[in-house]
Amino acid sequence: MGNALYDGLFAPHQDRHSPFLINRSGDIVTHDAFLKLAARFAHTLVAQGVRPGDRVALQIAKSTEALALYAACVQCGAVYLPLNIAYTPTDLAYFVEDATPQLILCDDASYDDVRPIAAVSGASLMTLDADGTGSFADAASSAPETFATVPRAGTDLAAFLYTSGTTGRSKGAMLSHDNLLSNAQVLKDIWEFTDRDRLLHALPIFHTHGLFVATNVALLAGSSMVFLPSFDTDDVIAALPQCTAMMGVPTFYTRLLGDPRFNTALAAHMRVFISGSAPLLADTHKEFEERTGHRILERYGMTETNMITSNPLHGERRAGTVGFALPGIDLRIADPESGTPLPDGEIGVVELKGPNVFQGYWQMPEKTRAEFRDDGYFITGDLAVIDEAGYLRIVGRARDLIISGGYNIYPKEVELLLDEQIGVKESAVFGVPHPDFGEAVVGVIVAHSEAVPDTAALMAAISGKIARFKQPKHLFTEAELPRNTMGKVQKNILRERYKSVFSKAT
Ligand code: MCA
Ligand code: AMP
Repeated sequence: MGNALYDGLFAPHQDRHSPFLINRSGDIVTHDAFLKLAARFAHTLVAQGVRPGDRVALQIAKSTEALALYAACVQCGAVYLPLNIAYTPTDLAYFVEDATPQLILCDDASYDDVRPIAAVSGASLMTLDADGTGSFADAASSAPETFATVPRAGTDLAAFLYTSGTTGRSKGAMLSHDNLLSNAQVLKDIWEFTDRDRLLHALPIFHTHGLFVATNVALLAGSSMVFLPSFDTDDVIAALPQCTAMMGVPTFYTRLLGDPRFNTALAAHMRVFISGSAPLLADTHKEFEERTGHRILERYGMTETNMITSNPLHGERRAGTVGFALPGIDLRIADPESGTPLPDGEIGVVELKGPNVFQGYWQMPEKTRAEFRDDGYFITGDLAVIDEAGYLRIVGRARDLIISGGYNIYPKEVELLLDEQIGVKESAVFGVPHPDFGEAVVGVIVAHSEAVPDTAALMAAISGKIARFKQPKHLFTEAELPRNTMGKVQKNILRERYKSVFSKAT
């Protein structure tokens, strides 16, 4: 038994001394330097008591080191558990309690907040900062530059990514070595990534898009990446001329279109622009083509499945669609209630089977079972239709989910928090159109009595308890929530009522 994921992603590069990462400062990290750093990190993990199958949780800024830690975990058989840096200590406490990591890595500034969380769970705690310093880096500095790769089976776990749940409780999606490798191989092939590509990487690396879709594909192909800490229009415009490909959420593309410097010349030598994580408006697709001559390639996926469909690299990329099922994936549109497959042209829920489908939610066998049909199909919760030419068009979500700037927010989590606040009788949280984020979170509260709580005070009370991007950008007060005859809150009415809240926003 070898370690196919490590070998596939990290081992076989023709020229180890070619660039792998080009950082914002212009510093180049070669494949060789990266692998040596990863090997030192793998030794350090083992020295910290990390054994194959143990979780390593990290909440640190995007950096060469954060990525090397991913390679190190794959190499020593640990499970990589990256967490959004926007998560609060309360969120972190939940993830740590649930995942019971052997080691937690945080940056120096959050050490004091994380220390009690680590202490409760008995996890070791070390620091690793974006500039490559910290107690973990210190410990790794004298470690050997080669590490004997730990053998792993394809079904062994490589990563946990937490996804928000309809009930408000996040679930750890368990991804195996095979899940990651099979999907990266398919994407590399259909998008034709090679060692001549340079990918513009401005996504966070704590989610599927930036970590697996972008990084795994680049690694597998031996491509290099311009590795930016976050999306900044100036940085992206400066980096574009040296890149051949870019991946982003729709907000990246609308922001680029909002900048007059972004034109045909700047995109001339680009091979492909790929979009996903949230719906790309057909208007954005059209405007992008008019401005640059490129048709954005839109694809669709989920944390639990990696990528599911893609528009073709060659052939028509249809605006408003997410293309065809990837090779090796068996996709069907089914009746949301019964799971009975529906004919093309009818709207139903997207269900699939394939080597990309995850191993289940960590320690939640019932929740896992509920997401699968008896015949083994995974139920995505996305509503879609297959058009006459076979393209999948996502038309909505069976789940009560908001996608804001590519981040998912389940209203229930925010509503539970609002309902706990003094003076709040009940609340409803929903998404409305936003010019930058696509959708943005808005909340409505109903007060307990005549004494209506001050919405600004309420916002202040919940800040710090929930990640900033999940907090309502506007909070309104209503006398009551609209309900149907079954007593269910009619969010469609609220969405309609508040749909123009951001129409004048910039
Ligand atoms: C930041 N803010 C947001 C968001 N991001 N609010 C709502 N939605 C957001 N996505 C808020 C901050 O809290 C802050 O609020 C203010 O905006 C500015 O924060 P800043 O960090 O400066 O924002 P930014 O740098 O402009 O970031 C916006 C962004 C970023 C570039 C769109 O959110 C981003 O990189 N999103 C990508 C997410 C992603 O990778 N998703 C893939 C998930 P205040 O000023 O009030 O404090 S994987 C997935 O979905 C599946 C599997 C798939 O198919 O890929
Ligand atoms: P996550 O839970 O973060 O993995 O997000 C997965 C969800 O993002 C999917 O279930 C879809 O609802 C949505 N999504 C991803 N890509 C697209 C896309 N290209 N168009 C529309 N929705 C998308």
